[in-house]
Amino acid sequence: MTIFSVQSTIFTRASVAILSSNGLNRFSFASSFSSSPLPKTKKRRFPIVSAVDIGGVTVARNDVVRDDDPTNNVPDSIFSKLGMQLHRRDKHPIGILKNAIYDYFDSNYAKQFEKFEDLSPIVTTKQNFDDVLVPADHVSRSLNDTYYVDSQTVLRCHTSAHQAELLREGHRRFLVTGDVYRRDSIDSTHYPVFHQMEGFCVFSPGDWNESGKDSTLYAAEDLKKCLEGLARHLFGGVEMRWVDTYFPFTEPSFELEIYFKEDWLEVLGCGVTEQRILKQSGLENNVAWAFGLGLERLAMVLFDIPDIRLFWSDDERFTSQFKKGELGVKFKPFSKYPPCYKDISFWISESFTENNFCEVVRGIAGDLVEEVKLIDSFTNKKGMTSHCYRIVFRSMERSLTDEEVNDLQSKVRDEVQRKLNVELR
Ligand code: FA5
Ligand code: MG
Repeated sequence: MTIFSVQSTIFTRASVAILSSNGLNRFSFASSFSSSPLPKTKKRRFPIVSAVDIGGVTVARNDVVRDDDPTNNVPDSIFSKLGMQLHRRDKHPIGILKNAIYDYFDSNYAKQFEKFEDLSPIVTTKQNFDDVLVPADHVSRSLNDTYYVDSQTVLRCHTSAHQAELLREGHRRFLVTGDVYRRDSIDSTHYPVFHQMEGFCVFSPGDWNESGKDSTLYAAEDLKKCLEGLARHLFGGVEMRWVDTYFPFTEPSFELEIYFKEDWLEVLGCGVTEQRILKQSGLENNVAWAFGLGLERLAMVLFDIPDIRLFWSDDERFTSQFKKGELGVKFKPFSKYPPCYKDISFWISESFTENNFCEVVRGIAGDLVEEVKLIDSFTNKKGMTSHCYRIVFRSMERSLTDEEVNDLQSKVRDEVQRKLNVELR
C-alpha cells in the first residue's frame, strides 16, 4: 500500500489539472541514452530503436521522441513499445483473452460487433480528449499523465479516443482493441503501456420502446447484462461488484471490480454515452452504451499472472506456458527471485510529481523495478517537504547482484537530482 492513495485510473480522478506546458515536468530521456557509449560489459537497457512498424506503417523515432519540443515527453522506453501489439499475438495471454472476448460477442450478438485492432495509437488531442468531452482542465490532459508527441498529438491514453471517428464513419456496434499509454505509478498492476478493449453499442427507439423503459435505463441494464455475461464467459464463477463512478463521456457511469488476491481489482469502466457525443455524429434519437476493459487486469485474474511486467517478457518460461485458444491455463511462476529494497529521500520542489519520479526510475531500471512507494513524508518548520520512497528492484528472470542494484540506485540518485529539481538528503 502506498501512503498516498494512488488512484488506479485517470478518468475517475476528480482533481483538476495542475500542470501546464511550462516544460518543468518534461524529460528528455533521449540525451541520457545517446550520450557517450556505455562500456562493453554493460548492456543498454533500452537500445535506441530508430523506427517502429505500426500495423505496416513505419514511424521514425525522430517523429515521436523529440528533444526540440518542450511539449514532447515520450521516452525511448515507450517509443520501443509502439507497434508491439501484444493483442494481435494468438499465443500471448492478451491475444488469447481478446479472442475469447470476440467469441463471446460473436456468439451472443450474431457477429454484429465490428472489430478494429489496428488503429494507430498516435492520435490527436481532439480524438483523445475533445471528442469524448474531456474538460479543458481535466487532469488526464496534463503532461504529468499523458505522453505528448507535440502539443496537438498524443499517444492515446484510452481506446475511447476512437469512438467519435468510428461513429462518424457510420459504425454502430464495434469493439476497438489497442495499446494505450499513461504516465502512472509503479506496482504490480500498473504499467505505462497496457491494452484496452472498447465496446460501443448504439440503440434505436424501437429497441427500448417495447421494453417500456426509459432509454437510459434500458441501455444501462443492457450494458450490465452484457458485461456480467462476459465475466461469466471468461471466469465461470468469480466474485464481482459494480461501483458507481464518473467519466466525462458517460452518465451514469460504472466500474466493475473483481476479487483477486484478497483485494478488489478494477477491471473496466463503462456507462451510457453522453448524448452530445451521439449528436456530434448525427445520432439525435439514439442511446448508446460504451465500455473500456483493461486487458492486462483481466488476464492477470484469468491466467493467475502475478505481475503486469510479465506480459512483456520474452522469457520462454513465460511464453511457452500459453497456447492459442486456451483460456483455463494457470501460470506457474518459474521462480521468485529475491527483491532488493532501496530507499531514497529528498526535499521536493513545487513541480515535483510522483509520476515524474516513477518515470525516471523506469527509465533507468526498466522492468527491473517492481514497485515504487512513498514510505515517509513530512514538512519541516521552513515549509520544505521531504519524501522518502522505497524502490523495490526484482527481476522476473534472474537474481540481481548487489553491484548491479547499487549501480541502478546510484543512477537513480543522479538523475532524480538532475531532472526533477529536488535536493537529495
Ligand atoms: C478509461 O480509460 C475509460 N476510457 C473507460 C470507459 C470507456 C468508460 C467507455 C466509459 C465508457 P479508466 O481510466 O478507468 O477508464 O481505465 C479503464 C481500465 O483500464 C481500468 O479499469 C483498468 O482495468 C485499466 N487500467 C487503467 N490504468 C492502467 C494501468 N496503468 N495499467 C494497467 N491497466 C490499467
Ligand atoms: Mg477507472
